[in-house]
Amino acid sequence: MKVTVLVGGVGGARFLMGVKSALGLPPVGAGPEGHPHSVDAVVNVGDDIWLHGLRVCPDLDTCMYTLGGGIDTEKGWGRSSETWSVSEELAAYGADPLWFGLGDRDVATHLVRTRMLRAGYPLSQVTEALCHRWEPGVRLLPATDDRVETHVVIDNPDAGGEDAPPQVAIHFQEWWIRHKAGPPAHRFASVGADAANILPDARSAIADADVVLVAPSNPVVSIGTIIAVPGVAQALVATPAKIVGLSPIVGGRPVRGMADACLAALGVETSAEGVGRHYGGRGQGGLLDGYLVHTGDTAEVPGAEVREVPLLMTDTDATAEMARRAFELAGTPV
Ligand code: GDP
Ligand code: FO1
Ligand code: CA
Repeated sequence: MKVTVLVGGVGGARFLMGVKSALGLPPVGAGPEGHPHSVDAVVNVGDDIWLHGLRVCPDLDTCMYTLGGGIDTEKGWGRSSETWSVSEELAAYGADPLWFGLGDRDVATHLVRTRMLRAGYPLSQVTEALCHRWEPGVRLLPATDDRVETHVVIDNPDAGGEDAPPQVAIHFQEWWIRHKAGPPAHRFASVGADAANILPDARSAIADADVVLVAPSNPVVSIGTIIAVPGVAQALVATPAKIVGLSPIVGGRPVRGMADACLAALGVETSAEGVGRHYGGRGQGGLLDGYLVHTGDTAEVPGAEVREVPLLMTDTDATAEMARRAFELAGTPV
């Protein structure tokens, strides 16, 4: 069976471990040659950022490190056994930005990536090359090779001056990490999306899949940004595969992170139903054929079949069970 999953960072990466496990693949590392099942992940690139002359791709790296056994399991992002000499030295120079932590081991990934990008390789090929080391056992496909970055429109903290605009747009990472998603977001802009194109391999991964899953990732800045890449929505509409989503909202709250601050900007209620209706049922022109919500949560999503199942990724077995329930709902049980 060919499984394609739309993913962001931590939530997406952990879900992919469960998908692999449900398919009889090792959650971490490559599977055996000739295994009957395969997994392709279409990964958000909206969080990507140039810092200190380096290209940093947090969601791709989170998936790569998690599935390759190199992740800091506590933080959920960055490398295990990390040290911070580079960041400390940059801070000693007062080299902006000081709010983004670049670990020493992680920097090596960005150096290799940046060197390859500068040599003319597209991000997808760079990712494939990095994955030769990590062997995530999943094809990690950036949604696009083009530069698409999420920016957040907030009130101008320096408003009041004569020519100061009332609002400014800052990079998503600055809003998320530096400001902890505090300043209310008026809207999110996918800068570069207008001129971007879906990665051809991502288009065929969606078109040729037996089932498409929407991970319990951030619905706005992970899944929303993937779908904002021209060609992705069209591929999802056209695929003969069933599309099943999983709620990242449990009991009216994100399980981790600040997705509520993102949903508020869109006027979407922070609830399983709010996210489900935001995606919409495929029977009514939306995304989903099926939608899983956590036990005890309820959701009515016109045009999609909703089931209640445990949705906490406490360990790989629990996460694999989530994936199995998604496969069942899609009519493609394993
Ligand atoms: P990010 O890019 O690192 O923010 O990660 P994602 O976008 O892939 O996923 C973030 C979302 O994962 C958050 O909104 C969380 O609510 C959700 N999430 C994290 N852990 C769990 C879990 O155990 N169960 C569910 N249902 N959602 C989770
Ligand atoms: N998240 C933080 O909260 N603080 C950091 O300093 C930070 C650095 C960082 C470096 C590399 C990387 O791949 C991820 C990193 N993250 C950091 C996580 C990441 O920025 C966000 O959690 C996601 O992009 C939000 O979806
Ligand atoms: Ca992310």
